[in-house]
Amino acid sequence: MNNSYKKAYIAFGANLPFGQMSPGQTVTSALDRLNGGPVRVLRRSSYWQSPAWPDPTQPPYINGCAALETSLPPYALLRRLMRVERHFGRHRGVRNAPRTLDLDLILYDDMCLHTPRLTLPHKRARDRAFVLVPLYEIAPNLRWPRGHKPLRYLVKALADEDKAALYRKNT
Ligand code: PH2
Ligand code: MG
Ligand code: MG
Repeated sequence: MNNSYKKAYIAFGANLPFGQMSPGQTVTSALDRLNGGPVRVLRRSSYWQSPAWPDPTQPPYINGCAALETSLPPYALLRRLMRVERHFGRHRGVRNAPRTLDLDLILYDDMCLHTPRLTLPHKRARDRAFVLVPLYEIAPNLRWPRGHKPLRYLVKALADEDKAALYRKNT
């Protein structure tokens, strides 16, 4: 790894089948597709099932996180994530609508950024059990860029019922 490579963390989610593929199969294929060239997928969390937020009558999500190393700057990485989403049938429409694939950039190195296209760290990640629990699984010593709070404190601060609603899938 040379110095132009940065560490990044993404969260993935899916709650609709894509053709014949289950959400879990879509996520696996998407991470395989993302891996290559300027992006290396270093670690993948387990797949966690979680109730759809904010509308639990939607199909449950398969959620998780992956650690990447990349030579792409953040906007180029974001474009690549969106390209993979589109490949797996993702259409942008209503906010929080069910989706075949969602790839969110959660952390990029220690970067803090607030623009219309990209906010780092991801705006809502630190309140979401379905992001922080899988992230903690693959990066237990991580600290949040702003304030450098240990990730384990953020996990502890999550509502117990949100953590209890997560099920680790055997895939
Ligand atoms: N993503 C959303 C909206 N709601 N709920 C769960 N459980 N998991 C998600 O990944 C998720 C969600 C929008 O990105
Ligand atoms: Mg997204
Ligand atoms: Mg999302």
